[in-house]
Amino acid sequence: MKMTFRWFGKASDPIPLQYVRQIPGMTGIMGVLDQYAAGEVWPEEEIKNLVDEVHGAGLECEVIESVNVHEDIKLGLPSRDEYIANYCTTLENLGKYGIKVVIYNFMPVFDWLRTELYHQNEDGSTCMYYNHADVEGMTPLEIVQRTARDSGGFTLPGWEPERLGKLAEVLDLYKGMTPEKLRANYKYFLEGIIPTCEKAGIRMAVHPDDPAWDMFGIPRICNTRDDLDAIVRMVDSDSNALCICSGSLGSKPSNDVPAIFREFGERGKIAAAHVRNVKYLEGEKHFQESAHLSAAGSLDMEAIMEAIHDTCPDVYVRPDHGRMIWGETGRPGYPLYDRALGAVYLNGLYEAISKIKERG
Ligand SMILES: [Mn+2]
Repeated sequence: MKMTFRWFGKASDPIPLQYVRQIPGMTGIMGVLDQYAAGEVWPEEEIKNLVDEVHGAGLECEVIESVNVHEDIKLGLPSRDEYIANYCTTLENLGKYGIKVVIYNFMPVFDWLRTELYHQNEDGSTCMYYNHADVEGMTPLEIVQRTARDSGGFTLPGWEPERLGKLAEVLDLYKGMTPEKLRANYKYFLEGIIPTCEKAGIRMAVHPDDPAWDMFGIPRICNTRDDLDAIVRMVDSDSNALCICSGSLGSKPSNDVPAIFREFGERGKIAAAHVRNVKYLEGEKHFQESAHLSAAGSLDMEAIMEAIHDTCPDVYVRPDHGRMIWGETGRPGYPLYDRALGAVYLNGLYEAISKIKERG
């Protein structure tokens, strides 16, 4: 297992790389160039600068997140071919600088979604929180505006203003979209990019829908075990793989997260993993992000780490999100302290599992 940390780049991440390196057991980052909108080519020079900078701090840079898929590809519009060609150029450029895994998602219009970014806990910490009852009382535009307002000036991944500026227009294009059509468009995209990935030595790792259900009547097709199975079957290639996110899949209590890790690990389909805990609250579709510790939330973190240990021990893992603790301020979900605690806890579980199994 390679423990990594999401880092947004010097210009937009308040956490210095040196601090990331000081976290025990940290081997590298999962990086991003967030200055490019979906559909734009990531230039070689900028990729090189990022990789050099990360290497300069003594960390690895083998995983990139959020090479966002243009909405026209998800919609299956004629312009998709041009955007797929651009996506392939970005993949070729990433491959030249040692990138091995690209994490992306195929969520229509909205990326991850929460109804509160700084939900107050009784211990004084804050966390990201979701209550579907609140979403039902809001229009898509209201939730976008509230998320932008509450994010403290940070651009949140997937919520880039240029992407959401044409919200009404994009929502209109999705009228009549079905899961079957969306799957067909997804398959077309994979068929367009996987040959390039194979040549470039890159594994695509799709991140599940977060939360794990349809939003505003638009279908989502990556939030159950069967969805993941359908995706890996669309194109049979080692480069067509998964990023299993325990918190995203875990937002739906019927998903058996440790079993999903074990099955797709055994099938060789997990290229990356986000490992964090969620806590189910009263009623349906109501949860908060919790500390990583099993006892703090609803997921069995030991069972998840054991599945990783047993089935995909070489996978890139990150602690995903964290709470705001100890007075820290910064990008919602991406603090230093609580993610560092999460990384160390997950490494501790992994060490214990390894040693107990070695002893037999
Ligand atoms: Mn995640």
